[in-house]
Amino acid sequence: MSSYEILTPGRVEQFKRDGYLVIPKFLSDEQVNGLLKRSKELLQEFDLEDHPMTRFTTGEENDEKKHVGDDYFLTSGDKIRFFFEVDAFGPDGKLNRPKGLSVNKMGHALHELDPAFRAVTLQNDQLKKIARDLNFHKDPAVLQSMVIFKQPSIGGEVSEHNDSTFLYSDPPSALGFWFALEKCTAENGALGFVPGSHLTIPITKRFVRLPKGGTGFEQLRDLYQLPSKGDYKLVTCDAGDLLLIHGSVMHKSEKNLSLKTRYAYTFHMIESAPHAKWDEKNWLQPTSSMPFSKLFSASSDASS
Ligand SMILES: O=C(O)CCC(=O)C(=O)O
Repeated sequence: MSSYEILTPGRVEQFKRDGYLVIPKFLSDEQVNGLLKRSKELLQEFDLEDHPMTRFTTGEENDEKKHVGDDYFLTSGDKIRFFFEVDAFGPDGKLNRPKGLSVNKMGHALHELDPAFRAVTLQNDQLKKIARDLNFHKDPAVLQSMVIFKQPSIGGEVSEHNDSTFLYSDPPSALGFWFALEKCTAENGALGFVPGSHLTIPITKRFVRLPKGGTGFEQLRDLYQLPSKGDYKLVTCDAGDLLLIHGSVMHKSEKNLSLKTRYAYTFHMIESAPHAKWDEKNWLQPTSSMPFSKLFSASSDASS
């Protein structure tokens, strides 16, 4: 399939209207299987010995279950690190299942550090063509990537949010690329979206590093009327499908109570300076050894 056929003008209009777009079968079976294989290998290879057992939590600052914000998380931008499901621990504080079934997500530099993920992200002509045709950014930079595992029975809910809250630039410019590596259904935690909410609901807060350490939220403007449950539209999809996610669209996924995993690979882009400003309050910071990856200058192909 040529990418011209992938992102027709009609699909671009649909994305602008809804704030998300499904592109069926964007990845080939071979690419999907390659990413699944690498994900499983990385899960097997990581060492529990010196792991701080960081759990991935997404609560607010004053919740009992605050958002993850320890050093292991805050310095993961240029590494591949592993964050556990809250329910993977027994009362004794030890894992209650094999580690490969205990990890919520791994991230955040798969796109730079792992050849299989790099090939799909930074060295992918079709993806570059989509970014050009969508014309969302003048100079897109990939800044984070992860595999979300949604483990059987315990795969955590991702509560309603928009991505520019967590990847805040001025002006907001986040764009998510989310690839289903397995079938996503109502049972195993498919994503739900509020169509058009990117046009009506502003970014009201941003996720920041707190001066006293850890992470929290900075309020940017008054709270806004949040959508009701019935406003969400479930988007089921097949392995290989790509979902484009506008940084302002409200979305979520439910807990995976089924016996099946729901592996997904996702990465995000933002607009580069001087078109948008990324500041030091953000949890994710580029490092001298790994600045954010410019999509169009990534060494990959002659056509970019
Ligand atoms: O994969 C999921 O369940 C949630 C993903 C998500 O919300 C995101 O990538 O912004």
